Amino acid sequence: MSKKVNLSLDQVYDLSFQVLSKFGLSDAHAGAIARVIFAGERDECISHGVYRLGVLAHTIQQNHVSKTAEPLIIVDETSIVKVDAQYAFSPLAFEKSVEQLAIKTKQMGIAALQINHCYHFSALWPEVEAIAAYGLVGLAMTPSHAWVTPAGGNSPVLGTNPLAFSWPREHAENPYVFDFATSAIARGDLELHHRTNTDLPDNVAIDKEGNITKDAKAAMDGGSMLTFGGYKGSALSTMIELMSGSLIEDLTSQESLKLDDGQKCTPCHGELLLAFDPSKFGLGNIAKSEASAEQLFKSIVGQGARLPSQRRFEARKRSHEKGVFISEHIYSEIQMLLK
Ligand code: NDP
Ligand code: PYC
Repeated sequence: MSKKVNLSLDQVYDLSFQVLSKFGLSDAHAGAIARVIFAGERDECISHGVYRLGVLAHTIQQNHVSKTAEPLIIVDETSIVKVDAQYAFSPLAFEKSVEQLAIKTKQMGIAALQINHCYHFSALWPEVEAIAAYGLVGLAMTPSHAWVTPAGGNSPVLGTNPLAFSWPREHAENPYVFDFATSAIARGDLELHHRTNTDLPDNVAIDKEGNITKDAKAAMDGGSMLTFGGYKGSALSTMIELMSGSLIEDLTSQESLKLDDGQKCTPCHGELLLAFDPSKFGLGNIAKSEASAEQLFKSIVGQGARLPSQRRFEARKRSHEKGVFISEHIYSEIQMLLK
């Protein structure tokens, strides 16, 4: 068991902000990203917490990402809010436009937020949770880099392509939220296995000969990752390429990896978010819709199964009380970034 460093949540935010500022990001970008990293670490989503700072610093150093660009938001008569992130990181683009998405959704019943030209590294649950906070149902998806071989194929084409969903629950402490990579393991987790030299779970990656491997290095050096759920995950992942790549005229995971040209930066592409207003769907009886959803959740937890995000919400409470525990190794790497 590696040693851990205990930090308060304020320290996590401050540390993240300091690193990002030191690497030249504007206060607006450093703040938006630090909030996302803070949320990841707080909810014990280690692959998308402070570990990301090293990858972000590396990406900034390659001089492609804009450190200061303000997102350009277009709101017109359609139900699609369009944001051009101008090749900066995505969190500020989302923060600045989510309210417009909520307004449009409440006007039209259903609306979309299309973010183009962003460097994307973050987990999607903070975004769908933000949509649920407006009392709306949310769905979010984004491509990544082509690290994942489609089911039945032999070379990587798809990204790790996360899909996140939220359902607001007026009478519960938290919304119903799930957020997962459509690859059998997230790239961040694969990288963490590589760093700690620990075995991968079964059936998540193949080596360069196409054999299933538990060796993260073999998966990264000429091998690739697999989709979850075989051909079903492969189809979902392809849908995400189409919806948040082709449809919004932004890069697919293949194109993002090509643009990267071996520099190992955070992927650069777009993101699509959809929001639905429950009060505008159905037949006019929102209480019936809410009761039906609550009955469903009760039937799931009533038999001992857990809802997705339950672990995260419990971690959140714990972190507010006790702070977070970061591996000494990752902590010292962050300290090096500040030198
Ligand atoms: P996990 O497999 O850790 O979790 C997926 C979801 O399933 C979570 O909502 C989780 O809730 C839930 N879950 C886990 N175990 C159970 C269980 N036993 N019963 C019910 N629900 C369960 O996520 P991934 O590793 O696939 O993804 C991690 C993160 O990586 C995501 O947040 C994703 O957005 C991010 N990512 C980002 C990418 C990008 O390009 N920006 C690319 C790929 C991934 P809980 O958290 O409570 O366990
Ligand atoms: O964990 O797969 C991942 C990932 C890709 C981009 C950001 N996170």
